[in-house]
Formats: sequence, C-alpha cells, structure tokens
Amino acid sequence: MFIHWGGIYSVLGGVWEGKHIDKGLSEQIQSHAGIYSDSYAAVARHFNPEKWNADSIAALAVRAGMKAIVFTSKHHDGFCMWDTKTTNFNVVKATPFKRDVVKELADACKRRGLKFGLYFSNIDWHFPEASPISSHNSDSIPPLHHAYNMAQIKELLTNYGEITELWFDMGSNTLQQSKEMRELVHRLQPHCMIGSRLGNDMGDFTVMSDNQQPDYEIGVPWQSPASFFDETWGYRSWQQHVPKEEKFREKLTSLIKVAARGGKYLLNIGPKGDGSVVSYERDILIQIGDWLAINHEA
Ligand code: FUL
Repeated sequence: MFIHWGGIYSVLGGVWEGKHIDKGLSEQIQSHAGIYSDSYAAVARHFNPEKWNADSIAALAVRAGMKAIVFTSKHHDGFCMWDTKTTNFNVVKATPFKRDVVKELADACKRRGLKFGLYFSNIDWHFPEASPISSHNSDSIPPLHHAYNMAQIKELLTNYGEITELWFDMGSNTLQQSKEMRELVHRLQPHCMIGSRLGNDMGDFTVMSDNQQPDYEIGVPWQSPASFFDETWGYRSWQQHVPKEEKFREKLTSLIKVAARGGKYLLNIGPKGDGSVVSYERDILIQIGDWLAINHEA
C-alpha cells in the first residue's frame, strides 16, 4: 500500500479558493494553483484529522492482502509528516494535531506484521535554499538542500525502527549526492532497499514510471507505483469514479501482470484531510483482498 497523505494538500483536496484545480496532480496543488508559500503553509492550521487511525489503515492493508506500507514522509511541498528537528514546517509543530504520523504508522505496521517504507521527495518547495518550484520537478538539489535532505533521512532511519525501503522521488541529484545518500542509508540501515529515483543508478530496485508495467521480465527487483486515478495520488474531493467493478478489474489485472513478471505492485490510497480512507478506494482494496484470499497461495 502506497499512501499519499499530507497535512496541507489532503486538507485542500484539489480545491483552492473555491475552485476545482484540474491542472496537475492534487498533491502538487501548490504548484498548479500558484499558491503563495505563506498562504499554503497557513492551511496546516486546519489539519486536525479526527478520523485518522494508523491501526485501521494497517488493518486495511492486511485485509487487502498487502505486505507493506510506503508512506509519504515528505512530498514536494516540503511538509514533514514526522517530528523533525530540521524544520518547524511539520505535522507536530505546525498543526493542531501535533502527532507524529510516521511514528504512528511505523508502530501500527509493526503490530500488524507489515513492512514499513517511506516515500521521500528529493525536491522541496518550502526549503528556502532549494530550487524554486518548477513544472517539471526535476531541478538540481543545491548543497544546503542536500545537507537538509541528508539530515532528514538520518532522523527517519534512526527514530522509527526498521524502514524496509526508501522511495526517493523527483529532482536531479548529482552522482556525488546520490552516492552520499546511498552510503548514509546503508550505514544506518544496511537492509533498507533504495528506490531508483534516487538517481544515478544508486538504487537497489527499479521504480517504473507512474502507473507503468513492463511487458517483459526485467532481471532486477522492481516496483510499479499505481494510483486509483490517473489524475491524482493525493485526495481530490471532486474526483469522478467509474463503477467499482470496472476499477476493481483494472487494478486486479495490473496486479496480476506485475506479479507475473516478478514485480511489486504499490497501489496508492489518498486519505482525506480528516484522516478517513475514501470509501471507493477501501471497497476496492477489500475486493482485491477477497480475490487474493481465494486465488492466491502465499
Ligand atoms: C511522482 C510525483 O511527482 C507524484 O506527485 C506522485 O508522488 C508519484 C508517485 O510520483 O513522480
């Protein structure tokens, strides 16, 4: 299970100043709606997800036949979903919620026997010394920003028990930066698998393009990240839904295709700003779990 959940974009749910922002992915609404940094940051004051329950999310993952959760510790907007000392722009200091979401999920996964990995955006639209927001999300990582990312990864790999994978995303690390990050990760947690979007062939497994599955076997460990909707990974309150049966068949077909070629299928949910799981997504996950219980021998 992939989870895109952030203290700001999930609250906005694809809406800014009363308008549906249909350009781009909703977890990137800050960029697509052209929201000023301070207006965007102010939304965190509304993040108080009374329906958030890490344990029931972990239970849903188990029910769906999943083996691991990969959670967005920090997406491109730079908002940190853990109790970090590197910035106040985080879920504990900047929201009324004041709870460490990474910790809650790490503990819930442990209790339920799930592996726990973290998504981490190389680019950061909040850090002052980072490259400014751009439409292609593949900018370089200036030295101070790299040091900031390294400090954050150090916290994430030190304070939350075993992290089985780090799912880096976007930006263009230099070869030296990718190497340094790789060394840091493996020094702190030798078994942690690094995704290929760290760049420069420094990953331990290959990540396909979003929603892509290869038509052939590839001889290395690989994953296919999948969203329920082409339009977004983060919650979009006005998302249109095709009938559940149709979506179930689409996702199941992709899962089978990926599994048959030795890959891992990382199917995403985008919980709402109040912490609840979108019922459409939950129902389909349960349907997949039921199908697996009958048809799949572990
Ligand atoms: C992409 C990101 O830019 C999207 O927002 C999303 O997180 C997807 C899984 O990866 O590259």
